[in-house]
Amino acid sequence: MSENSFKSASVAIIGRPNVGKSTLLNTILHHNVSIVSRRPQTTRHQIAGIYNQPNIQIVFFDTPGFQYKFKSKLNNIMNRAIKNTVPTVDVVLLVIEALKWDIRDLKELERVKKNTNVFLIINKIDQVKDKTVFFPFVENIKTQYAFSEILLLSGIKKKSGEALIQILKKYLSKGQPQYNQQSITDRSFDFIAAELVREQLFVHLGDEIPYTSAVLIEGIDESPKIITIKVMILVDKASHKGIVIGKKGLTLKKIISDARVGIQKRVSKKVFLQVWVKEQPSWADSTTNLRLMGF
Ligand SMILES: Nc1nc2c(ncn2[C@@H]2O[C@H](COP(=O)(O)OP(=O)(O)OP(=O)(O)O)[C@@H](O)[C@H]2O)c(=O)[nH]1
Ligand SMILES: [Mg+2]
Repeated sequence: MSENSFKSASVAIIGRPNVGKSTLLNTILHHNVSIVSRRPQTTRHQIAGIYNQPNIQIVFFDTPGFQYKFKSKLNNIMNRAIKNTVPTVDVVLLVIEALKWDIRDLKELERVKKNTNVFLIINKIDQVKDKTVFFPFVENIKTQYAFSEILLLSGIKKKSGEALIQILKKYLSKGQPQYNQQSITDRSFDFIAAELVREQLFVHLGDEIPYTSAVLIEGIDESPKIITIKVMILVDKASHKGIVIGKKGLTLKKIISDARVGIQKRVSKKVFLQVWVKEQPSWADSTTNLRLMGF
């Protein structure tokens, strides 16, 4: 393959919380690089997911959903991630849920550079039985913004991911790979391990705790056959510590064992998690903690 034939693009995936941005990225890559939950505001970091083919590299940036409600340092950093990414990419995918167009989303496109292509992804179309309703819906949106493409998708379906890649291929330009062509993400093993633990907080805990807690990797010890990961779960109230641990430690046990399954898929050695839960009020406003978490 001559170097000249290599093509690439960078693509930001943006949209309100819970519209399915991370799911779409995972479907495209056939790997879970970004955690998903049924609740809004799951993604906290910008995460690059890298699609590689012999002469193609498309770098997708999954972003936290736009949110205006909470004002901690963490939330400001999350909003900044979207604002900083949008002006630097070749293509922006604005994801919305089927039939939930909100003209306020166009505000997020104000920072798009002139030559950036913006696709509107109307996602979760599997949830709408009568597909004829999409025709007037799309016609109305067309009058409001000059999207390069308007696509109807279901991000949980493999064929939607493949269709999106086929269309994106029309928007690639000549260029060199930005990342190693064997990588599927820019994030380290530590980061992914912490995220997989955090994903289980969404699964096993009630409404508030996943939003007011965080996960830090304190260290990783490797022996020839075992990887021991030391994990700290930070909560911001003493009462939350007891809830995370649960009666007879059962909730924490489930969190650990389910997170371990996800982490185990990424390594060939046996994974062992040592987990502590610590109360640390206002960790979301501590610059030191946020740095340790990769912000
Ligand atoms: N029915 C259906 N559900 C979907 C689809 N895509 C995503 N979901 C579900 O929607 C929920 C949210 O998905 P995420 O991928 O975490 O959404 P997100 O936009 O990344 O959310 P934030 O990170 O919170 O901004 C999860 O329960 C997904 O399983 C889809 O195409 N169809
Ligand atoms: Mg997400």
